[in-house]
Amino acid sequence: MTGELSPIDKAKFVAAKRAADMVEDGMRVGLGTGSTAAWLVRCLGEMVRDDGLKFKGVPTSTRTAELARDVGIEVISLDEAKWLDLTIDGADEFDSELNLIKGGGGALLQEKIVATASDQMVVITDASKEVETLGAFPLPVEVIPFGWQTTKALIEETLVSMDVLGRQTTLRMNGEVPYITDEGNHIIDLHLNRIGNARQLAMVLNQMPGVVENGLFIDICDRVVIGYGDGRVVVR
Ligand code: ABF
Repeated sequence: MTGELSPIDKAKFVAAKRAADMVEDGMRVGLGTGSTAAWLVRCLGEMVRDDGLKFKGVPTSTRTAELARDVGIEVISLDEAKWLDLTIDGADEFDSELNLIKGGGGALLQEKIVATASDQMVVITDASKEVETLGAFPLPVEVIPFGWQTTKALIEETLVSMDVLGRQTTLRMNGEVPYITDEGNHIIDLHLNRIGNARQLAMVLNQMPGVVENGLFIDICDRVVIGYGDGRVVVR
């Protein structure tokens, strides 16, 4: 499954592999999105096939659902599962309190719903995603297409009064056209550099009409599994 991996892929793979071992028979498991989560899904597929692992997976995107089915994982919807034992997902940034920025992959809405409906949320990552203060990675905000320019202007106006360094916002594009999420929404990326009060910003953003969800995951993640290019894994 792995062949010759670059150090970054090796780091993602070993983190995913370690987290895959947390999945036990009978569990309902949220399956994240992104390249690290894709390693997880492949590892779990192998465990289903070779070790007879029996669990049900709730994917956080159409991409992950497709991959999970391809590798032989039994896929169910969140409403079928109702509640999950564990969710394992990637992240774009994490800090020492295990608060996260997610959504670089465009699946933040389902990811947050699934993670919040889980007894435990575990992030799998390489070491480069660790930051002292969140915000160097652009913060994704999912907005409905209706009036998105007005919503964008409202976000910019609000940022002026917040403890952030940058205030530039950009509509995420897919080539020449706006990026469309699995729910048919757009994403506005906030280039903030440093988010002083992530908890407050997350609440303020979600109160704006037009905003569906933001990529700040505060008090949601329980553990981070960090992989390194030399094969080491650290769990926090
Ligand atoms: C998802 O995939 C996202 O929330 C995050 O944006 C991204 C991380 O991607 P990768 O694992 O490819 O770095 O987990």
